[in-house]
Amino acid sequence: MSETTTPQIGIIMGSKSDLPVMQDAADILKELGVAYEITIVSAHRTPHRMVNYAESAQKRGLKAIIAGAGGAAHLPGMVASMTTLPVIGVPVKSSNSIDGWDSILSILQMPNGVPVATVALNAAKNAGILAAQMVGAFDLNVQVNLQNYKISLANKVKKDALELGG
Ligand code: RP5
Repeated sequence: MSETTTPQIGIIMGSKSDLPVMQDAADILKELGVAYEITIVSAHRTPHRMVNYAESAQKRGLKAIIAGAGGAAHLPGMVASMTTLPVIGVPVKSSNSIDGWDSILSILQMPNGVPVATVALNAAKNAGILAAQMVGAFDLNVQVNLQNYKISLANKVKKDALELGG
């Protein structure tokens, strides 16, 4: 486990309806020993809350932000415009989306100078792993947890292969 309990990663989402997807980021961060905070911040419904969150994130000790949203998913990009912390975007397939392409493209297609590291549709788990890797670059405990996680992935493949006979 990481020694610090000060949140290192901020997980935000545009709506509570995103939580079933975004919970995966929280779960893997917990497994990897990275302290996080999680809340709802809507770019369109609570723009001032979004500005406050983005502008205070670094001062509060966060090292990266995971932002998930669906539809016209402006949250990750707008947050990235207001902080120098890395922002990882999770396109969420919301109920009235056009197969998730609305979410994917509105998070992925950022203009030059304001990057958002975009993971696959609903891939909040990968966002959590990526965020842990950012923390792990400077935190030996987290680095070891990540190495063990990779070993567990490899072991599963070997076990599955053995079950198939080779
Ligand atoms: C986005 O609109 C949210 O991120 C969510 O994915 C989508 C739908 O929100 P609700 O209408 O379910 O609150 O802002």
